[in-house]
Amino acid sequence: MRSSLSVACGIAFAALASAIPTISVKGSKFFTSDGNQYFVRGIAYQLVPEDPLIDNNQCQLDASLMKTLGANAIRVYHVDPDADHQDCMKTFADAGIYLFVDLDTFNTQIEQTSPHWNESQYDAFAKVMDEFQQFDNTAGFFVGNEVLTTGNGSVAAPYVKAAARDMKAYRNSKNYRNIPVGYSAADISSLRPNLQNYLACGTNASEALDFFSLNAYEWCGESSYQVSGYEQLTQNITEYNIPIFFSEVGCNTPKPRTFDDQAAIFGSEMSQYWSGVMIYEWIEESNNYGLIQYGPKTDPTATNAPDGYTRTGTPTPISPDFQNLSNHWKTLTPSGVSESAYSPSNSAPECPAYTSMAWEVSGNVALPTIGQTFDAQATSSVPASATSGATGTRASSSGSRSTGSSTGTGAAASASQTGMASPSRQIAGMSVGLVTVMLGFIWWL
Ligand SMILES: *[C@@H]1O[C@H](CO)[C@@H](O)[C@H](O)[C@H]1NC(C)=O
Ligand SMILES: *[C@@H]1O[C@H](CO)[C@@H](O)[C@H](O)[C@H]1NC(C)=O
Ligand SMILES: *[C@@H]1O[C@H](CO)[C@@H](O)[C@H](O)[C@H]1NC(C)=O
Ligand SMILES: *[C@@H]1O[C@H](CO)[C@@H](O)[C@H](O)[C@H]1NC(C)=O
Ligand SMILES: CC(=O)N[C@H]1CO[C@H](CO)[C@@H](O)[C@@H]1O
Repeated sequence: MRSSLSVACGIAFAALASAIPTISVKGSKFFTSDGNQYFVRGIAYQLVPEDPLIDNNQCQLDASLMKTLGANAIRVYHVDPDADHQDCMKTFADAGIYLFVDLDTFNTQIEQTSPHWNESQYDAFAKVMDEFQQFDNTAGFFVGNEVLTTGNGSVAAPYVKAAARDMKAYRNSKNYRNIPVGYSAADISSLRPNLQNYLACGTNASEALDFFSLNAYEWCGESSYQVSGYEQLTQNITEYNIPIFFSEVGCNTPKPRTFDDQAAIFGSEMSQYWSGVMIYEWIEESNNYGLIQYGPKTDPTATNAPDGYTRTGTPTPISPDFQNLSNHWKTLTPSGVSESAYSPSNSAPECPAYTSMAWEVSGNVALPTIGQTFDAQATSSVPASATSGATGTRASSSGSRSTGSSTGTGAAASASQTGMASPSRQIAGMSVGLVTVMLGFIWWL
């Protein structure tokens, strides 16, 4: 009896020791379930387009090196909810690594062109949530990545917010853990302050994002907090009421990458407001952002090496970039505040007012219901003096798709046809100009 009890205790202790604390949001910060503030030190990780979290041998090889690097999170843009993720998720948990995963994929993402949010998208998002909510190291869900890129494209913002509203309600209705639901934005200086305020604004927290994040490519080579633009980014969020972090950085010219921006992000000026950073990206591809490679560049016709970049095997650090990042992360460990000592004081920002071609959503307009498609005709017939409720985001309530919707489908198809190495587009601030990186996955066309 005694021995079986101690065996049972031993097993219980082992389970406790290996359990990773869960992540939740309080005010503008993330906390672990043991009460410490959580700062993201993450890596964009998408070795293969459909799902990099299936091959556990590969997950083990990568998780082990990420641990050496000092990473505590990955971001995965596309997953297959029908696949088995038990082993990979455990591998990453054992390495102390959390997952932020995008709920959308190539044919379900919310589009800026003819924006809509419908049942098929809802069901597909819910399926990804169903699969990943079971893992303690799932830290967050994105409802979209860089959906909006232009001022008049802001009409898509209510659809992003509606998706967040519905996914949060779905999460709660299923009694899932309060896994944070957020959005990953392109860094467009003319759009960003309005967008981030809009997605957090309003008096009803059930309709706002749990966190906001930004893909920023502003800090290039030798720079500083003031020169890079990070100071401006920070000035716009000092009163922000939900967590914000960088869901992608950073600039890769000039080479090598020094990652000196990490010192700013985790330094005193930013870490009181920001919750960390994800580095774009793990694997070296022709866009030259990689921290590691799986072998020398090879014949593009070789198996598993589309574009000449091998996508499996033992990761080898790219020098000196990998070491540079590692050196920074080793020394940058802000302690933040403990959950018990923190009382949030910021309230939700004002919903931005309608401004033609800059922010074409009227304040805290009612969000679209599921099945709505944005009706550009209805909106363009409304003068820009739209200050009253429904105008800026007028959407047809018919489930039928308006004329623009074939464009939306076309855009999604062409993104995969031209092949984007990163599902993400990188767009620096307007002052820096537009940079679109499109490469890659030729082999699955
Ligand atoms: C939802 O929109 C997608 C395109 O994004 C389309 O393929 C699908 O048929 C639509 N589903 C419904 C139920 O209308
Ligand atoms: C925004 O304006 C451009 C140029 O006028 C146009 O091509 C595009 O379709 C508009 N986008 C939306 C979402 O209305
Ligand atoms: C808040 O939003 C949710 C989701 O849209 C809705 O169900 C709820 O009734 C709203 N609460 C209030 C007080 O308006
Ligand atoms: C954002 O910050 C800049 C200063 O960096 C300021 O000029 C601008 O008004 C701010 N916008 C908002 C919406 O807070
Ligand atoms: C922070 C850091 O490690 N910086 C190094 C990045 O790599 C260059 C080239 O090897 C070094 O000169 C830096 O010291």
